[in-house]
Amino acid sequence: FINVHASAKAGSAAVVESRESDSLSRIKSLSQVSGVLGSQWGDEGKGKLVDILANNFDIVARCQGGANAGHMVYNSEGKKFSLHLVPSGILNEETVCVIGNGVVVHLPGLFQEIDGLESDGVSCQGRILVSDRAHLLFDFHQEVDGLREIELAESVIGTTKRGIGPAYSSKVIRNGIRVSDLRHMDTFPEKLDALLSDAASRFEGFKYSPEMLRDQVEQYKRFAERLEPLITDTVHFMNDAIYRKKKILVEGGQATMLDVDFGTYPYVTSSNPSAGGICAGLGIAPRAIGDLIGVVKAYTTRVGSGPFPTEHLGESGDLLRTVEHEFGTTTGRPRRCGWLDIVALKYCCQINGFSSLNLTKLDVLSGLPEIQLGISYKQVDGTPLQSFPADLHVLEQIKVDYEVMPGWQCDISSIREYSELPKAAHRYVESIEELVGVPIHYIGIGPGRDALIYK
Ligand code: 2SA
Ligand code: MG
Repeated sequence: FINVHASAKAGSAAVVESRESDSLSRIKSLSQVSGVLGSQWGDEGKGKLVDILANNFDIVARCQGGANAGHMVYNSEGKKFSLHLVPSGILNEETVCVIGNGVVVHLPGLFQEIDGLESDGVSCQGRILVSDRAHLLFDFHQEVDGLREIELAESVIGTTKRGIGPAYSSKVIRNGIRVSDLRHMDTFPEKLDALLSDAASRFEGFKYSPEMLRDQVEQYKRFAERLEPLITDTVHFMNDAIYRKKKILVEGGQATMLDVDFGTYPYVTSSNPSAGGICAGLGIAPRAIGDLIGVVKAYTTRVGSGPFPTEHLGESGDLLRTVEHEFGTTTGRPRRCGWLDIVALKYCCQINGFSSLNLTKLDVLSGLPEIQLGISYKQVDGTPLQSFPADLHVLEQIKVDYEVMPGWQCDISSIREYSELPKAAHRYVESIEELVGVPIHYIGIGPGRDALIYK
């Protein structure tokens, strides 16, 4: 009996070990420069994958967006961290985190986040680099974000009010202030005055006074000093790291369906969360980029307004929202819920050329009697659509054809082997792979770091 018991124990240890070596070899085989990008409307669970992969990368970099991102990650003790500007690699002590030129940086927020991490025992010293080319996002950008939303009334975009659109507007209209400008505090007041006066002349509700400018300048003098050791020519840093064979992981914020070019414009964010944003937002060449992993939730959620073809307002939508606490990490807003949209996912796979997918939150579907997959679109007159349409009028009226599949009634959150998932879950996962033509290499079945199946 003792022998049998011992060998069974040794056997299960061997299974765990082989599982670990399988997953490690999968992660190790990722290209020198890899990326994790959202392939729906955000909140797919990108932060968790980045955090898991970060162990095997020297550098984790953000290339776009700002504090509109809300990446929730858990450390090995299960403590929850909500990250907005700091890349999710920060929990891995060896990883250097880069905030690239394409990011819009709100310094009060960044310092607050760093202080929070430090007080929770995460050492950030020397591990966060901020691009000298990144644009600064000021408090007034946030205020303007709110004022614009009020103006839009019925057609409100539902932004995170983190100032993202206004900050990118300053950048593109060419009166923005960059991180490197903090090294020239003599001309800083003039530049900030131009921005604030502009906002005051545009928005009646925007109160601006000389005292306000003075306070802001004083504050930014202190910020400039504190930021100095973090300011880096990240274009040089990244390219040098590539030359020195360092492994780099790019962490996408938001997602392709919120991309200012490819998303459901104007209900989008103001950056390019798709693959192209990596080159523009970090200054690295397209041919340096290898594997891109698309993160896709087993169903769909969206915060903010705009078209959502597979939105499900009925009982299942409510169920997913309450069971899974589908509320925004940044703003706490309830997320709209619906079925997985294969047409949108295929479109994302085309734009980004994903080498593999991470299907997340599959466990959330457990217990549903049936699961639907949105597989094709047709117009009101019945004409099938070949691709994801640009025209909002078309999008708002399309009919989605669904494939209905049986659900599974058991809890799958403690399963770690793909083969042990119920048949219905296999069918669901494999249907997605077949329909989009990209393999699913990672399946999330819970929030923890270990709740991941390597397929
Ligand atoms: P913005 O603030 O200008 O970028 O908003 C424009 C649109 O982009 C959407 N957006 C997001 N959607 C999902 N998740 C995001 N991040 C936070 C999170 C959201 C939150 O991860 O939880 O906490 O509410 C994110 N950021 C921007 C936004 O809803 C608008 O539709
Ligand atoms: Mg999020």
